[in-house]
Amino acid sequence: MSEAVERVLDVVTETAPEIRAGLSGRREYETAENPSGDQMLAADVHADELLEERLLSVDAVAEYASEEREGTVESEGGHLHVACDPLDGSSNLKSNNVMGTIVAIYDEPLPAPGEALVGAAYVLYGPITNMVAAVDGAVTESVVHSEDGGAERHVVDEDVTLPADPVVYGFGGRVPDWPADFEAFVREIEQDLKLRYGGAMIGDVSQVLEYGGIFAYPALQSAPNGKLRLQFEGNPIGYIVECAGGRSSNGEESLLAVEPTELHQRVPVHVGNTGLIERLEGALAE
Ligand code: AHM
Ligand code: MG
Repeated sequence: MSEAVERVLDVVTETAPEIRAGLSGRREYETAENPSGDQMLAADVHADELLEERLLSVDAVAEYASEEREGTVESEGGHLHVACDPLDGSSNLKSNNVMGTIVAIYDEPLPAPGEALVGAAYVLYGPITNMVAAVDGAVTESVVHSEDGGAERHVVDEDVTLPADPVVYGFGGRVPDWPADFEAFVREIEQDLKLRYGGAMIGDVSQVLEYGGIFAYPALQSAPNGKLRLQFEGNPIGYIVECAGGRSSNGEESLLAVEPTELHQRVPVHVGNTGLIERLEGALAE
């Protein structure tokens, strides 16, 4: 791994316990909406501000962008362009369910294609705080230990790989809003898989990496590009799942091949075992 990418992951590791510690007093909504029109919690804003400050202080980081702010923030020098979802699944904060932080590290200015990723990671604030990071084609899982005044990653799995036999599925959006071809696909795969959906992409993808299966936030009749955002969610999660031996798709092709047109563009997201994603693409093409 390049030293610069490692430094970015170290900074995210060091910031994660602070983000987590700041959650409990920040469950109320802000008056402003984020650029995608979502209501922001005080916790979203706090996580965004921490990551902006910490990441831009890394010499190699030239640009910071997040789901919670309209434009990008640049610093002098550096060659890495970092896009974050500071608190993915933050609507889970009120009900005290899992959330995460997602970081996408590109070597091209934003908005960048997934093919320009040089690393991607997520932190999951679950019963324990862990980080799953994809760099140089390999995925590692680490537990984040916070110590006095800092935090460290302890690797627990050096080669995260999707199990060959898929077990779980979880799909976002209201069922009556799913396109008919997507619903028909779901009716087929639910014969063999078990439904588990938690409402935070990071938690839902984490169980796919662990047990095998498929997660999607598909195109909806009311929202043909779905809900999730390419720069901050689709690309990094597609990269992680592909590096773990699975596939990602917008319904037609890999998320990493989708051409970026704007910073906050949305994209239908489907990730999981290769066989399931191929079946999905077949079902949507009929
Ligand atoms: P967020 O990044 O603003 O929290 O929104 C993204 C989240 C994803 O984590 C999750 O997959 C999806 O929204 C859940 O949406 P819904 O509440 O419609 O099921
Ligand atoms: Mg999100």
